[in-house]
Amino acid sequence: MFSTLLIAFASATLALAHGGVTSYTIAGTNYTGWSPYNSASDQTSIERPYSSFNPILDAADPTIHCNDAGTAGPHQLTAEVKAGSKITAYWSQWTHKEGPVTVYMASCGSSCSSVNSASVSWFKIAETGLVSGTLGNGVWGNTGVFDTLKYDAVIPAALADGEYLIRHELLALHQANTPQFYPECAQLKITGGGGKTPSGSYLAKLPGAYKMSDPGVTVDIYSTAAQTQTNYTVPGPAVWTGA
Ligand SMILES: *[C@@H]1O[C@H](CO)[C@@H](O)[C@H](O)[C@H]1NC(C)=O
Ligand SMILES: *[C@@H]1O[C@H](CO)[C@@H](O)[C@H](O)[C@H]1NC(C)=O
Ligand SMILES: [Cu+2]
Repeated sequence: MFSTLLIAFASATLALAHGGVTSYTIAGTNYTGWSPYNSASDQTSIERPYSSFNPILDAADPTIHCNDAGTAGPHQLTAEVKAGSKITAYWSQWTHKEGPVTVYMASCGSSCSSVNSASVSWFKIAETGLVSGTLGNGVWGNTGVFDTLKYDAVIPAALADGEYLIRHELLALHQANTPQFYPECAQLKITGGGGKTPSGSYLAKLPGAYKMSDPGVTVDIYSTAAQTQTNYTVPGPAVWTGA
């Protein structure tokens, strides 16, 4: 009994730190997100299921695409939205100020629900890395999420119609040389788009888009050099705007 309580307390404490996307607003409509600590079978959401608020610690982790095995939920929804719409992701909690925010999309073809997120090709639609200051003492994309618990992006107006996964990732750099990845995905059906798709140099697999040896992935923000260094390279391919 005592040890059961202790375990319950320990996992509640873990859940209190870290974070994950818990809802969205797209073109003014609110969408409930996935709740990793509630029963999966009862949930109806545009967000793909994910397992916990805990970080993924390896860029090559097989779950780094959508923070789980990659399949749709039992009652998976897809949000139908116009290309060019603003999408705001919300986090119910977030505890780290250092590191970049990135948003990726991936085409599923005609339907996402049968598609495993390990199999698709991702392109980046938004990123916020080091906004100002130094690696050691700067304002980051994650600082904004820490302060506001949200991140705004725009679905490229040029994008071709079809079903897509959208993936928000917070990369936390507060532990020296130990990156923490926090990715979550949702399903979108894009309409009213501009018919364009990103070319090969913008596309990457996950895992694969970045490696532990990338300069923006394994970083010691407490090193002497980091206290004066003002450049930071956000991992992954260049942002595709459709322009
Ligand atoms: C949508 O969610 C936002 C953020 O939680 C909230 O401020 C807003 O009132 C909600 N809008 C509606 C129509 O529920
Ligand atoms: C900053 O620039 C230096 C020199 O070009 C490079 O070696 C280093 O990897 C960069 N750091 C980051 C975090 O991008
Ligand atoms: Cu954390």
